[in-house]
Amino acid sequence: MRTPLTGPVLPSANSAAVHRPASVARITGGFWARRRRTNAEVSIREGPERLEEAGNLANLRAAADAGTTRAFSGDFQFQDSDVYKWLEAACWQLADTPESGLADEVARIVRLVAAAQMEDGYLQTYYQLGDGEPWTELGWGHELYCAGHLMQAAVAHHRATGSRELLDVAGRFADHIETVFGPGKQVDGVCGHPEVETALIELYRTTDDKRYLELARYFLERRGHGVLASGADRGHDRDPGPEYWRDHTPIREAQEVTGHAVRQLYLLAGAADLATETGDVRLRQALERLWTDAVSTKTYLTGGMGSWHDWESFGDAYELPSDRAYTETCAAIASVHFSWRMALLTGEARYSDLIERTLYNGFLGGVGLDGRTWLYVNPLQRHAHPHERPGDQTSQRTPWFRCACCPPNAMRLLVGLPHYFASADDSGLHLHQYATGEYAGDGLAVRVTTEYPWHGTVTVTVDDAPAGERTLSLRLPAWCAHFRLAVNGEPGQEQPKRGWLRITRTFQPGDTVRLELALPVRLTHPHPYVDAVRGCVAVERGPLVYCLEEADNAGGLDGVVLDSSTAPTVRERPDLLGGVTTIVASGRRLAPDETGWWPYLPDTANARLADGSVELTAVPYYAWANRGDGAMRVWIPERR
Ligand code: FUB
Ligand code: ZN
Repeated sequence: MRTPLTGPVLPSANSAAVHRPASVARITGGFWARRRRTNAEVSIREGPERLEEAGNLANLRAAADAGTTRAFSGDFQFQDSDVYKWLEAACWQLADTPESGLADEVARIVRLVAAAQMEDGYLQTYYQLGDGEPWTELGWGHELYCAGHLMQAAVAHHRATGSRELLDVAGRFADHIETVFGPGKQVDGVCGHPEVETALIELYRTTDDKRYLELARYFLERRGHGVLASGADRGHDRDPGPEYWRDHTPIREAQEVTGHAVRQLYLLAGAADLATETGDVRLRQALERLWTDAVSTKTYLTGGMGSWHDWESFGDAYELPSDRAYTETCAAIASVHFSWRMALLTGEARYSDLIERTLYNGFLGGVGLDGRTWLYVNPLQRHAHPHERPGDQTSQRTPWFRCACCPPNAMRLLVGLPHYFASADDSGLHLHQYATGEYAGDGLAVRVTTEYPWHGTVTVTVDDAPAGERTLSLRLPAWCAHFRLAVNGEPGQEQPKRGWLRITRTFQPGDTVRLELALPVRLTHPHPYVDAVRGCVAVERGPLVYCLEEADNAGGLDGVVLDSSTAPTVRERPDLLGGVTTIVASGRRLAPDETGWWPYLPDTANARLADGSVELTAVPYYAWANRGDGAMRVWIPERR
């Protein structure tokens, strides 16, 4: 087996994973290459300035200085994790483009982190500089959460550069944690925010030290027994209850996703890693059940998860309001983490269907086209004059946040993206997502060229193939109703099986496989239980969800209805929003002839409505909010 050079999730050789990551996965052109270039040249490059301004680096410098009198900067216990997420992103960037000029900056910040570590391995500047006691505020303290992000950065640093410098720091911290946590030890409990579980398992995969796998198992098994039930740490007088922490039922018994969305999804990702390494079938079945619960009843059309601003939580089944959608960018990222681990574990295409939807919509909407502005919450509707409640996260693009978890998280996902695009098994290579680039696995090396998502043609050219039969598996997206396949110009007869088109033959260099996915405009209706958008339609094309923005629809979005009896048309607009395909639909704008005494109308209301036709222009949702503030909506009231 060829082992991949880099990537955040590398199951052990003897794990239960049906798939392993591809040995080569590089995006070299097209849609994602452009976004990843901005990520490299703007977001990651400017990251250290943001971390300096926000005080994160100052915290590490102060912790490294034995004589410091400096107080902790920032409002949150987990400020260090922003640095670690940036470091992870920068390390993957170094692996991708060693000439990116980031090496010195990475080396400087790695030294800073190492210098801030205490003798015994502990490292969290909030407690080192403040007056709190380590390991006494498990609910909100985020010490293991930060440790987890440190471990992931260290794994990235090691895989990208071969250096052990940060890996040793992370290992010392993990060893310290192992002395503190466990039955009969100083602390028998878990962190309020899962994260350390995936990280410890990746540390195990990198170092081969089984203690880290066992520690992850302990945290996953210990959770769900109400150990965090009180939740009343310093500064938090409201108790979110055990569901918030995902601490009310052991994971194998859980029937539904609940609580804080990022916490829930990171936990599931960690459990998927554990099931992968241990082959625990009951755990895998629980994960499949919880994934299905999340996707079938608690996921927005954009792939976003988490309906409540209150406690940043999942809502009830089908409770998916557009304007109050929380759908934190980090939750979209966490969903990709979870689904990818399930894709590797089971080999099933449905996980990559969700990843595609989430990447192109719920996730990418969080990243400004300029690489400098971000969304924390990603609603599916913004009113012309939104009233944001005190304490609400705004849905306007912002350069950085007081709680800046999302931007560096988005940076690390974007740079690591090729990792999620291909995998291998003993039959051959699987392409999960379509982007121009190079991919290899199980001896089969291919080049992909495509203008996806704007055009549906994907051409795969074989560069190298071993002797004997191999299978090239192409995911047929769940949204795709019509496709054509050709192998070396001859029509292929293969039909999809559980989402995979499998082409088996003795491949020769130069062979081509051409997949044409039909990309008609689709009008999508909500399940009737999704009360908030009943009677509405959404416009989709390929993997993209579209939205109306005030900027393209003079007169605003009030009273607008979409006429679904007329087929929408597609317009290429290279001049707009970095180059997009827009969708133009017929619609009408309804407005009362006269202002009534209250905002309700009798049955005959339509007779009293001025009803003018309008042309509605929809743009990809991912590009919204890049032209100043204004109204936006994904779901549009329908007139048939
Ligand atoms: O608690 C750390 C991060 O801050 C969470 O993942 C986000 O939801 C935000 O609350
Ligand atoms: Zn976030």
